[in-house]
Amino acid sequence: MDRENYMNALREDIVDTITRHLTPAARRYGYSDMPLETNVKWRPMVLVIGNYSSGKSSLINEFLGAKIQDTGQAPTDDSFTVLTYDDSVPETEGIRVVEQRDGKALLNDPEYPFSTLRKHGQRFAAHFQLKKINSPFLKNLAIIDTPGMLDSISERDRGYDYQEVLGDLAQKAGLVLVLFDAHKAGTVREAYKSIRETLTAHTFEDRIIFVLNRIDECTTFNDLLRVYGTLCWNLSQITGRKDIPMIRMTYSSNAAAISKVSAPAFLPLLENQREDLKQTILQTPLRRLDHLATYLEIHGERLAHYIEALQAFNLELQKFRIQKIFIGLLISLLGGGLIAFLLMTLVGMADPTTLLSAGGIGAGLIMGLWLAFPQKKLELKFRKNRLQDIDTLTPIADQTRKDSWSAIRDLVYLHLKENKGDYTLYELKLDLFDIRQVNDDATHDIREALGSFRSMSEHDLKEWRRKRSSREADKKDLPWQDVII
Ligand SMILES: Nc1nc2c(ncn2[C@@H]2O[C@H](COP(=O)(O)OP(=O)(O)OP(=O)(O)O)[C@@H](O)[C@H]2O)c(=O)[nH]1
Ligand SMILES: [Mg+2]
Repeated sequence: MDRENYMNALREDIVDTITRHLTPAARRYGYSDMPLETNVKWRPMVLVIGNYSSGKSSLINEFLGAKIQDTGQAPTDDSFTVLTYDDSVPETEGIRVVEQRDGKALLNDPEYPFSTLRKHGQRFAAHFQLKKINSPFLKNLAIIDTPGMLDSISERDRGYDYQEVLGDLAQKAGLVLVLFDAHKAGTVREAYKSIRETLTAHTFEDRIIFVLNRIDECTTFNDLLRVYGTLCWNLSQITGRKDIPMIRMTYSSNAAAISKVSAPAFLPLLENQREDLKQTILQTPLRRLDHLATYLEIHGERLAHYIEALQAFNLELQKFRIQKIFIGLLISLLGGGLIAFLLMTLVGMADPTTLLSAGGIGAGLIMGLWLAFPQKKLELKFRKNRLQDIDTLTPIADQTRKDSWSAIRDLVYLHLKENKGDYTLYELKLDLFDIRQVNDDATHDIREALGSFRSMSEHDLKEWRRKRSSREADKKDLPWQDVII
C-alpha cells in the first residue's frame, strides 16, 4: 500500500511540476498548443494490439478474472475499449463492468487524456468506449483492447485512420503488447511501423513487448520451435535489426480449455513465461514513472532551448532596432538643423525660438517618417535574413543540444516567421530561469527519489508516509520537495 502511495505521490508531483512550470510557458510561447501533461496525467496504460483473433481479448479477460470483452473466431471487436478500475462494487460480488461510457463522452472529458484523439472524427468516436471494472488487476493501470488488424483493403473501410489512432494511443501508453497468433505468425508490419514512427527510439525500446500467444495450439515442442523461429525471422524483417527483441510466450487457459485440443506436453514448462508477462504488466506503473521523469527532462530541455532561441532572436532584434532608431535620430536631428539653417540663410529668419521650434518640428516629422517606413523595412529585412541563418541562434555544443534543436527548430522558425506572441524580453528571461531551475533541481530530485524507491524497505516507506503527512500542512512551493525527504 505504501509502495503504491509513494508511486502515486511521485507521479502526482511530476505531473504537477509539468502543469505548473512547463505548460504555462509552453503555451504562452507557442511550444505546444495543448497542456504538456495531457498525455501523461492519467493512470498508466497498457495498449494491446495484434492481428484479429490473435487472442487479445481472451488474454485480457484472463488477467481481469472475468469475461469482460467479447471473444470469437471471426474478427470480433471493431472498437477500442479502455478498461479501467472502479471499486464501487466489491469484487466479492463478482468481477464485472460497473459503468460504461461512450467515445463521445470520453473524448470530451478533461479527466481523461484522450482529447487529442478527437481529430480522428465521428467514426472513431463511435468505435471508442470505456468500461469501468472492479477487477483488482486494474487497481494501478488501465488496459486498452483494440480491434484486430485486418488486411489493408478492409482497413480502408473503417472510416478513420486506424494506424494513426494506434500511434497516438501508443504515445500515451506505458507499455505496448504486440500479440502474434501462433497459428498465423503473420506479421503486424503496418501497426509496428506506425508505433515505431510515433515513439522515439529511446522510448520505443523499453515500451514494447512482443508476445507469441495461443501457444497451446502448437501440438509438439518442434511445432512451437518452428513457429517461434518464423516469428523471429518476421520480426527481424520488420524491425530491420539483427538482434531480435525478447518474445514472451503465453496462452489463455480459459480459451484453451474450450478449444478441446488436448494440451501439449511442453505447456507446463512455459507457465513461468505467463507469470512473467503478468508481472511485467503489473510493473507498468513503475516503468511509467521512469517514462514520466524522462518526459519531464526532455520537454524541460527542449522548452528551455526554445525560449533561449526566442530570447536570442529578440535580443538581436532589439539591438538592431536601437541601432537603427539611433541612426534615424541622427538623420532627423541633421534634418532639423538643416531646416533651421535654410530658414535662417534663405528666408532670413533670425528669432532663435522660432528657428528652434521649426527645426524641432522638422526633426520630429523626419523621425516619424523614419519609423513608419525605413525602420519597418529594415526590421523586416533583418528578420528575414536572421531566419535564414536560424541554426546559429543558440550554441549547439553537444549531442543533447543537437537533438533538442532538431526537435524544436521548425517550431522556432514558424513562431518567429509569423511574428507570433506578445511578450517582453524580461518575461522570457524570468520563464527561462524558472524552467532551468526545474531542469537542474526537480529532475535531479525526481531521479533520486525513483532510484531510492527501488531499494526502500517497508519501514522506509512507513517513515516516508509519516513525514509526508506531517509536511502536508506546510506544503512547499516546489512540488518535488514533498517527495524527497
Ligand atoms: N486454444 C486457444 N484459443 C484461443 C486462445 N486465445 C484466444 N483463443 C480463441 O481464439 C478466438 C479469438 O480470440 P479473441 O480473444 O476474440 O481474439 P482477439 O484478438 O480479441 O480478436 P479480435 O477482437 O477479433 O481482433 C476465440 O475463439 C478464442 O476462444 C488461446 O490462447 N488458445
Ligand atoms: Mg478482441
